Amino acid sequence: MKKITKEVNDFIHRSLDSHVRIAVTGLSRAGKTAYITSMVNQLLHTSTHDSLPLLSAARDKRIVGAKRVPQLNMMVPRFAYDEAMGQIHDSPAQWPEPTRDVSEIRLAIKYKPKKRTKKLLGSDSTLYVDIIDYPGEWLLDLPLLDMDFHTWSESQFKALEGERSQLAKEWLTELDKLDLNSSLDEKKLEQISGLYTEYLHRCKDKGLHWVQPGRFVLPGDLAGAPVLQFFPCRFDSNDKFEKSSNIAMLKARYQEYQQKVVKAFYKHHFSTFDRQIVLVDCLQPLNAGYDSFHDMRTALEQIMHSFSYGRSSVLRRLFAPKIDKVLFAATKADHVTPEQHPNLVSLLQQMVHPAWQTAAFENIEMSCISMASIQATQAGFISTGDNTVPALQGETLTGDALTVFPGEVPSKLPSKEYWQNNGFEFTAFRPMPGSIDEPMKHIRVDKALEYLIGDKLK
Ligand SMILES: Nc1nc2c(ncn2[C@@H]2O[C@H](COP(=O)(O)OP(=O)(O)OP(=O)(O)O)[C@@H](O)[C@H]2O)c(=O)[nH]1
Ligand SMILES: [Mg+2]
Repeated sequence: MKKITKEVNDFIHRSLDSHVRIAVTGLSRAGKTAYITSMVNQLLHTSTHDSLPLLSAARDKRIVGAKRVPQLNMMVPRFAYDEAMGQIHDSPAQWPEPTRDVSEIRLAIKYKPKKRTKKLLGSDSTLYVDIIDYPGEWLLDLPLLDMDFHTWSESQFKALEGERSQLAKEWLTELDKLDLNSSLDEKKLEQISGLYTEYLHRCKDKGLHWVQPGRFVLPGDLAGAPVLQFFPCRFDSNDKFEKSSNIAMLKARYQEYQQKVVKAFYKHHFSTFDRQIVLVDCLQPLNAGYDSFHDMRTALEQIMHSFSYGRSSVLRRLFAPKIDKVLFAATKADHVTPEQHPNLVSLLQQMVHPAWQTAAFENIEMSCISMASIQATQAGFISTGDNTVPALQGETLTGDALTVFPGEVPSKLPSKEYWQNNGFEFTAFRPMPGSIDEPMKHIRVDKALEYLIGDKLK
């Protein structure tokens, strides 16, 4: 009898457990790794600290505790949380390394349910949260799944109209010399794809984000493989080419890249999400210039088409989850003084407008916030004669103590002339020193959590 009761109890408990997969979306350097590290850090500390007042389950003291548990996918490395914490608490403090590969983490959050149905069935429930981390560059490849070689080539040449044509000069010169229909010359294709890759690197150096294929700039273990040796070409989609020609090989490599690299990445990591947080560093394009802002906007819009949005019945969600809530977050808000945060949100709204429209079509819930995952500055005021002005205090990456008013964030995208006359210069700071036993200081990570998982902890 006892055994049966235990089994029934276990069954009830398992059926009370729920699970959520969060898509942490962001271009390279947007702040994904910092956000995941902070989110895990904050949740691991909820039972002992009150660092998440805006997460209602934490504020109501309904979170019993959280811990890391083995992830479901055994084929990918575990998210390097301990390594990131080690770097942040190093002396001097450092930021986690740029991400070079995919990794995953699963958290179990035990909580006291508020819903009467759950309460009646048992005392505690568990919410499992799955998150993956990956290099932002790889995200840029998802739109390639919907484009054949010709369409993709056209989109790349179209983008050459602005400052990119200068950056692409060497690649274009060599491309013009290549006879697409002559017999395959592997050496030549390798050389030209090298020049194309250099062009993509130059775009990144200029603060542009939309670089495709993303793996070309961060190849990982595919470095030097022929599947990364292709480039856009000018040709007519009705043209007929020899089977053993250069263009036939370029097309074949593109298709192989789509199937073996992009599709595999999408299938294993991006096809099933419930919630999405889109992280955007709006300050970087303000530093870099007008083109960078628009480039980032286009890249974000393209990426949003790769996710599936919408509301579906509970049963359907079990088999084919769709994103039903999206949060756009302007990261690194600690780079500006707090009274500038509303402007930062307004700038973010302008930045993500096309992406917002893509998701809004499905009538799902969306919101915009500003946030700092790992606070690097302390906000305060400084006196200048009779005036007090808001200021930030922190340590620069070279270790100098700095007190600054970093300037005003425009609430709307400024015109081109603005950069010629003023420009922006937001300084990078080291993470603030803190104890490894305390949760890291943050700005509104709890608000983000409330939005993403608050309802799942009811
Ligand atoms: N001040 C401040 N800087 C931040 C914060 N989050 C990220 N940064 C800065 O932004 C950089 C990039 O953050 P990451 O979290 O590594 O960005 P990512 O999106 O994982 O980038 P990839 O791995 O390259 O795709 C960090 O090295 C920091 O310099 C924050 O909350 N505050
Ligand atoms: Mg990263």
